[in-house]
Amino acid sequence: MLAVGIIGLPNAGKSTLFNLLTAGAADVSAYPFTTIDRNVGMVPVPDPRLERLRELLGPQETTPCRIRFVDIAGLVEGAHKGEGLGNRFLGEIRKVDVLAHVLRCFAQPEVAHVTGSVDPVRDAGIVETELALADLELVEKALDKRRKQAKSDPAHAAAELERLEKLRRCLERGEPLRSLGLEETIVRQMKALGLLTAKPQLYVANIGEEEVGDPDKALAAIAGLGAAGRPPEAVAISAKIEWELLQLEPAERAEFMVELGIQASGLDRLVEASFRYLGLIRFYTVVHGKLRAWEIADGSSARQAAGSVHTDMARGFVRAQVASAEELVAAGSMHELHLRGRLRTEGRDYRVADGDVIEFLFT
Ligand SMILES: Nc1nc2c(ncn2[C@@H]2O[C@H](COP(=O)(O)OP(=O)(O)O)[C@@H](O)[C@H]2O)c(=O)[nH]1
Ligand SMILES: [Mg+2]
Repeated sequence: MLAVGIIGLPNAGKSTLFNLLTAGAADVSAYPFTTIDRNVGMVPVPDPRLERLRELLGPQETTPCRIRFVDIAGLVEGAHKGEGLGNRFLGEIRKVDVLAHVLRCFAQPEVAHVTGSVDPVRDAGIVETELALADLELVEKALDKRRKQAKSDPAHAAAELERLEKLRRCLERGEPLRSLGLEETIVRQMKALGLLTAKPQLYVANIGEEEVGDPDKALAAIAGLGAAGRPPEAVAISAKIEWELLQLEPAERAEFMVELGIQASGLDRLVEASFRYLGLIRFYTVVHGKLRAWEIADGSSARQAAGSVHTDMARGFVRAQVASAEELVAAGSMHELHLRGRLRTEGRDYRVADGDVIEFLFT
């Protein structure tokens, strides 16, 4: 299950967003959902394709993918030194897969601004500097330890020392470690150390009431936060407005959304952006009358997909019967797909496509 950590300066709107994401799901979803505590919520991934399959197949049970949101409070300047809730804050971030970094883009002077004025690019810099300083400290500690070990085992330590130096140079240039790309040994090292700036991050521009219908303006204002001349991964959401919309009846809500020019809910857009950014796709299984959605890395093989359902299924993998959700909906049933010869037989190396419905055969 994907875990998303919501970070940002105080009063950026993290808790408002968190409430929107979690309560929104409780409200609009047919599935049981849990708020684990005040700051952690598990939400079914919005999935229109799954809904269509559910209507069509009428399964006894339907299980969507889930996503975990964590409202990580307590970042202040000096957090890397343990100030404020510093250490707890950093510990929470280490556990998530992706950071949703909330930037205050709304003015509203009645809400105190920790840095005095609306300047999302500066605010982003403050948060990212704290994360980078925390990483630098970790990398330096690891370097010290390695150097000591190098005295007794120099040959073995050299390569790792070089990798750690590479991480340190990146941080000292003021660049997040995610900018180093995906060289495998480095990624493994960064994961092992729990480095924060190595985590994928997307921005949530929390826009004010006036800009709701024109999110592009806020996104243009933070375009400079991207790397290599490209805009950053970002979505613009008016957390407060959407929260207020949630208090309305669904029909009325839909009407207001159209009126305000909000095309999809914040939850839909944030989940969609996270899946796209992380390269995740979804496939579906129907087993013993139970319909279930699964998330998997794009590029995964049929055998890997089977393994994400059950390790035994990967071990004893024989073949997969595959159709797209669209084909299944068009045919009306798995049986009809069989009859029409539209159920493809695929081997272990078949590359799973987003939206595949898969029957695994295994021994
Ligand atoms: N006007 C306006 N106020 C907002 C918006 N988002 C959050 N707020 C308000 O800003 C204050 C701080 O929000 P909160 O979510 O608690 O911020 P956090 O400290 O980052 O968790 C609250 O009073 C919110 O109602 C917004 O988009 N517009
Ligand atoms: Mg809060």
